[in-house]
Amino acid sequence: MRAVLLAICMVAVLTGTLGPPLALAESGIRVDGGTLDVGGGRVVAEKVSVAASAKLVGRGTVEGDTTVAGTVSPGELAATSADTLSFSGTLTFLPGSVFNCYVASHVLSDMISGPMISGDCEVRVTKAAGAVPLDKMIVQGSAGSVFDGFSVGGGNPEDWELESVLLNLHLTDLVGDSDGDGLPDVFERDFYGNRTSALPKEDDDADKMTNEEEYIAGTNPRDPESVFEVTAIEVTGGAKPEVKWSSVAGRLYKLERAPVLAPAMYSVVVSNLPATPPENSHEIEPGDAEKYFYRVKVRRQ
Ligand SMILES: [Ca+2]
Ligand SMILES: [Ca+2]
Ligand SMILES: [Ca+2]
Repeated sequence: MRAVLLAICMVAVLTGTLGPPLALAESGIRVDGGTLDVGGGRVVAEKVSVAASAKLVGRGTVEGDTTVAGTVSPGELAATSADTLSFSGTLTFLPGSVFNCYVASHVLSDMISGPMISGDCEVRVTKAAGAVPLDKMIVQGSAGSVFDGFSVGGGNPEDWELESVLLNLHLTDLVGDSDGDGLPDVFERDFYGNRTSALPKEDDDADKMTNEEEYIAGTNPRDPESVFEVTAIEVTGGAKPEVKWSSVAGRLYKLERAPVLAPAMYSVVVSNLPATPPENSHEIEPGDAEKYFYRVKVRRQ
């Protein structure tokens, strides 16, 4: 058969609603713009390419090696807004490409599956109110799949974690809070075994930090040895005093001091210090007072 390069510049819709699933059988399909809706059917070609300004949407299967410079958005046209798009050949995301991943519930989200998925891809996550995915598989790969070039983009990327688990890519909501108690589902799940059982004002390990304070500091609410504390104040060789404290990734610290032990007397020495786990240290310019009391505050980054 003569090789045919089909350029789809507008909307091409394949749906299963008017009969059996349709199939485009060509040696090459190039989506130059607009939206190609797989629509529950199959797209069959030796090679499929989706240009930077084009979208590939819908549930179904793309049979052929696929290259995406644009956007893959499985559930964009679905009533539930979450669907799975499968690829039977290689799927390569080029720099600038996007996977729109809508999370409809704790367990339902847009998904991509295929045997060899790789490249550079920005995963743009949106979700329904109340949906809190924890370790939700959003890309199902297999041998040959590599997700090093996948990262969360869009609004608030710091709220999400992408993790390559075996040959799949998992998504976790780091801030979603089903019971609205200030402790994210992932924190309660990790330390208490389910999404909602931790009580923020309790101090379950009796280390003088409430469970909520342990969440903010990044310490373990079930381990009394895991606490946020100043570990040392040192003056070595007549040099500047050095304050040290325990630190956890993803936190920012503020160091304050006061000449007398009174809350109103503290002033800021330095703020927005990034964490250098497991310990931070900071040298301080000597002041005029005879002595100083030091304290450190922490917040999530
Ligand atoms: Ca909670
Ligand atoms: Ca505690
Ligand atoms: Ca603790």
